[in-house]
Amino acid sequence: MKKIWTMRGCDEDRLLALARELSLNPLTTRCLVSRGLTDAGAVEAFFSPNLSNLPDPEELTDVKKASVRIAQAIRKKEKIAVFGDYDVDGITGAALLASFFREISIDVGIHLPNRDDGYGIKRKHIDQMKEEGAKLLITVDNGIRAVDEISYAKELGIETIITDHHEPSGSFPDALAIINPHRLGAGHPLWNLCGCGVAFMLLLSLRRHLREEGLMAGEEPNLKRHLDLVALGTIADVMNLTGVNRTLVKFGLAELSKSSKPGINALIKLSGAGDYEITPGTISFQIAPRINAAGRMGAPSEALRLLMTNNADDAYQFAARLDKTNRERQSIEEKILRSIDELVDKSGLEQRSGIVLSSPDWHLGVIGIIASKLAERYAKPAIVITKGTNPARGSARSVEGISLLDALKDCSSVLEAYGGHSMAAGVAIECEKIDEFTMLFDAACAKRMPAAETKKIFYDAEAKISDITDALVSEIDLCKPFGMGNPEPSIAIRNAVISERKIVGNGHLKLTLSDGNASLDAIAFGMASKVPDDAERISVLCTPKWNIWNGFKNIQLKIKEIEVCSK
Ligand SMILES: [Mn+2]
Repeated sequence: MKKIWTMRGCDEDRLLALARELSLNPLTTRCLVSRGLTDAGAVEAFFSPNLSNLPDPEELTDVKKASVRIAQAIRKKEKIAVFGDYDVDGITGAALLASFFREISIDVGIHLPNRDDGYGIKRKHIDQMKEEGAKLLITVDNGIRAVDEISYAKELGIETIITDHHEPSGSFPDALAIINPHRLGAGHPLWNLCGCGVAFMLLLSLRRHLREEGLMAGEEPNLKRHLDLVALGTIADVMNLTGVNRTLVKFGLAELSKSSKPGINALIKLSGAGDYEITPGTISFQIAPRINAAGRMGAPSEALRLLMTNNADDAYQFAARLDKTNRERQSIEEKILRSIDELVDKSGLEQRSGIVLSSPDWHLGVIGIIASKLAERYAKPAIVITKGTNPARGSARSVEGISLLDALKDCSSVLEAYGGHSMAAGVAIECEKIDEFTMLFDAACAKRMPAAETKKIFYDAEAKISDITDALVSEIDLCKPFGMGNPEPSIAIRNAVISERKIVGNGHLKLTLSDGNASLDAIAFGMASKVPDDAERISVLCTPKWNIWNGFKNIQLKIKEIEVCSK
């Protein structure tokens, strides 16, 4: 596929005015304007996110009602149950609620589903809560579609407060309060919260009510300390790091690096992330996979107790256990991927537009990861089905340009159930219908396969090496944290002379690039094969960063795309 480097459009007049008004580097300004930050106020707010600027939590529909009802439960000493999910967002959300209640000396029952149960609350969970004497149920990261189950809880005398961020479908459950940012219009500052973030907003409101009603026993919980959990949930759920989320994550990353939770400290240390700046990448690649491993391999409660423990020795043991579980998860995954490689070779699947694979042996907890690896490797939608459940269950991942939900709709006649969104979805299917489904899904994807063989790669600005100054890199730092919705600025540098070239580690390329006047260090991870030994000049898309090593600090270009220039 041919890549076409394309500069993001931007209002040139606005750009000049803004650069003058804020006396910013023109390159930084271009990056800001191209992502929609066009006036001085917006840029200043972007550069210094502030918790005191968060919207009032009670802008979320039903938050106030929920706070009043929880306060009532506390006054009447009614038992409260919390129900979360088996992924990072659902576990951190449950840990957040449970930590808050523990700090105000209220005993709550915490329940998490196992992956085998399927997503969301089931009657058996509600039966358990009833047995424990619960009168009030608070869901986190789930519940918006649990119409039957919430009615069942009501029959058993349990009132429900739903906190969720999944898109509602059809009618709402019969709950006392339904707190879901989707009830606000798209574009509302709170619209993009993750499940743990929604729970955080509820607690901000609840704390206020308990204070007003004189129900706060002892010291008030410091909710800022719990932003470590919100950062984990937000990044693990791949929410956009803009607006409110970026503020929560920025402060949450700071909390993570000095967490009040022994379990988080132990996990960071054990994953080898302790010596470095904690970034969204640290969460995505080191912390979240270990928390998720618990839910994938059986018991999400193991991750919950890690997040909840106050004991450093226990914390270390729990973290070590999760680390081991994560390694088991990786080895199962590798084994499946190897067996799939054989399958693909034998059956000519590469010719297909959409890949469907199934086996009785594949572990339910890893089929999602396998599907995303296949989708990436073959650049087409992939569905991995395990026949180990009844009906069989599959996890689907897509590529840009093909909506899974649309494609699955074409196949709905052979599916028991399906749901999700355009890039990720899940299916339930009777085993004997898998062959027919395979054909239908292939056709559905073929119909939607984008015709163009080119891919646009966007960048923000063009620069010479001598334009990349210390001041510029410091301004770029103010745009952190980077992630979904707030990508690292990408700068094109053309025709740079390679003055030094070295291969390091596992196929990484270390370069010194110069333009006659100035030179800079650069690193291109995994791109050693892209630059032949005799190449003299390259053009790159890169992000300039501080490289801090042994007390020294210099600018390093992190290269994302390379084109070798013809001689
Ligand atoms: Mn979630």
